[in-house]
Amino acid sequence: AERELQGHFEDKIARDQRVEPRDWMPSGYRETLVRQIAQHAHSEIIGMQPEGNWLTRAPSLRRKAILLAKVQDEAGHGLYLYSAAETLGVDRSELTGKLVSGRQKYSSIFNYPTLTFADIGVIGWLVDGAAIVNQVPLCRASYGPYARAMIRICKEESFHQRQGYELLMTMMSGTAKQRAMVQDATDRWWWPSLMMFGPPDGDSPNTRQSMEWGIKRHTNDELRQKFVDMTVPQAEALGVSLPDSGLVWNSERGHYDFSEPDWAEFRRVLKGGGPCNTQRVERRRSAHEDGAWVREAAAAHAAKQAARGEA
Ligand code: FAQ
Repeated sequence: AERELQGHFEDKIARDQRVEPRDWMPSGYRETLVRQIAQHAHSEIIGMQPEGNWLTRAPSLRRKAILLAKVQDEAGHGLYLYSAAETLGVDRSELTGKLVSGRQKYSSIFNYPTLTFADIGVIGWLVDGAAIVNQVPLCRASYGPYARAMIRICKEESFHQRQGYELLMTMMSGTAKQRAMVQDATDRWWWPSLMMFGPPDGDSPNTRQSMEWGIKRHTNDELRQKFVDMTVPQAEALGVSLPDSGLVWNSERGHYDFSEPDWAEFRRVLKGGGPCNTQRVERRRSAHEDGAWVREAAAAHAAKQAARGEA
């Protein structure tokens, strides 16, 4: 019977149909999805911190309202993604426990500090830009609940990206000091943004199997290249330079050549050694502990409602 189910699953993948929560799936497929979706959800939630850092210091009420809405959207993305993970038989409290104890990852990008308000614009432009390139193909992922969650998330991320670009355009038409802030933020976020796509294909243990399962649709290097090609003209329009002397158009390939990111730095950040890893996880842990009374109250309320329903 197991073999029959396996055949049915493989057939579904081959025909590019969606796998749904109640369908039989190989345990490796389930585990890969839980790993990737949880990491993605954690990234959205931890990703609120670097931007949250500027909420009280936004330069105008308009910028504050925009930033508040963006950070709130990220909370929403985290919640849909935890819900998608829950359809695979795990629960959010278990996943949060793994995040705060360092047993599950979140994106390396959120371990870098936001030093000036220009960082808010550059996060929208580069970090949301990279997130979109990575996530649009995930709207076609073979697992239904994940693919469907990605559709709305991608729409909101596009909005976030434009918000960042517009902010930077405004700063670039300001003073020399403002333009220098944008350049400095671009220099600091460029390489970490390239690292968001994951290790080079040769060092990516999960890509091949995830592509066979129709979870990933492109390799890490393919998406990184796509991001570079898309971003260079945007940098030109903005009037900033990208901090890579190896970045040149290759007419033979029809793509930009670019230098290797510092993969030793990437591995260090993944192991907890980035500039903000300790602070990010500590903050998440204390927020979770401070919220315990809310969860208890909600559970007590739900139990009371259920008891009333029975009576
Ligand atoms: N950071 O074999 P692969 C956002 C890990 S966007 C940390 O290539 P895979 C929006 C990887 O997990 C950011 N860890 O792995 C936002 C694996 O470790 P494991 C979130 C990384 O899964 C914007 C190991 O390295 N987006 O939040 C990273 O096939 C602005 C080997 O790598 C997603 O999560 C990294 N950069 O490919 C919010 C997208 N790269 O688990 C706020 C969904 C790799 O075996 C503000 N995820 N690792 O211990 C994916 O597409 C994939 O999981 C990849 C990695 C492409 C990230």
